[in-house]
Amino acid sequence: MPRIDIEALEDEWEEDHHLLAQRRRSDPLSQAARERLEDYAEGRVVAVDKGQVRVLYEGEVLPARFSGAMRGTKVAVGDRVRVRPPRHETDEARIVELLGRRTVLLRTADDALDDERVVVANADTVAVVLAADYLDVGTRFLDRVMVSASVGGLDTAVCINKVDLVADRGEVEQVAARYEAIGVGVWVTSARTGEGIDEFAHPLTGCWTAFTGHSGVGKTSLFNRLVPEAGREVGEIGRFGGRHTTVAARAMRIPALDAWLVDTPGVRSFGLGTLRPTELAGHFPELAALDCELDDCIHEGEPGCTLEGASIHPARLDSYRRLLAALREAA
Ligand SMILES: Nc1nc2c(ncn2[C@@H]2O[C@H](COP(=O)(O)OP(=O)(O)OP(=O)(O)O)[C@@H](O)[C@H]2O)c(=O)[nH]1
Ligand SMILES: [Mg+2]
Ligand SMILES: [Zn+2]
Repeated sequence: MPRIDIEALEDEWEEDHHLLAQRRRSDPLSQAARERLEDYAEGRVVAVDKGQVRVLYEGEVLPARFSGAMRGTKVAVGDRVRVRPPRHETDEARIVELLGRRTVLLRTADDALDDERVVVANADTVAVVLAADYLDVGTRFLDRVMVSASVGGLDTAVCINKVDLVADRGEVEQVAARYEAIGVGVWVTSARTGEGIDEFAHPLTGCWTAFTGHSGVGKTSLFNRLVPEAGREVGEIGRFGGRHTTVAARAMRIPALDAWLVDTPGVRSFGLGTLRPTELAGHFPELAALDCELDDCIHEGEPGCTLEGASIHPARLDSYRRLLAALREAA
């Protein structure tokens, strides 16, 4: 049997692909190059941890590296990629192309910086987890994520967790009503007692859902309730320095629900550095629905502004104004 020189083949392939990548910047790919790439099947990125990528490829999760021409590319959990499978036992799968994103959830470290990072790609929904005993900071965070989700084409769902910790549920109910009034689904859960978990599984069915929220609100605990076999590390106060327990995003399938869940590390802030101040109102559904005279009204007393007579929740309006000020300061 003739010996196939894998290395030589690889080099040839890398060169080829390098040319291809160069062409991509200028003119469309040649037919032959395109066909060559399209020979490779699609995979889905399911974990990214300090440059270590794992892809779901034909039902298997494989570690993968970038092909030479793709070096320096950043992928996120949920990304669709073309994969060249391993060619021999010690070979690793290679990512040869990053495919277009249908949706993207972006955040920046703070509003002034445009060091945007992709939290998740191609997810249908972002589930924002709030702790029932910290609803004030939680809802301000939620209002930010809702803007980013709207920009990136995702739906938002809200999960108010740790409800076992509050004796009086009045505030939980008020917050739920505030968001339901603007078309956002709210679920109330306790990952500790199991309350509300079955109900919360419904909106996840058939979708890719990414969890986000401050550190310690219980994202991973919920994840473990929903995907018991995941056995993800849950934070105990004081362990691991006490703060962020989950260090990398990871997608897991729930076969029973035909769903994918993405657990992500807790974040302190959800910056909107890539947004222009004038675009903000369009991503607050209740403001976008106003019928002001100016199409790009930012609702600061312009002639013909209808904000006065509208019933916008004061906390939402306050969030809008804070965000507007932050984006202006950064611009
Ligand atoms: N009382 C109560 N405690 C909870 C609940 N959910 C989670 N916890 C506890 O809260 C702490 C943090 O939970 P995690 O699931 O690690 O929180 P996380 O959001 O994944 O945190 P990061 O990974 O740091 O972002 C742990 O001690 C959990 O046991 C809940 O519903 N009720
Ligand atoms: Mg976690
Ligand atoms: Zn207006």
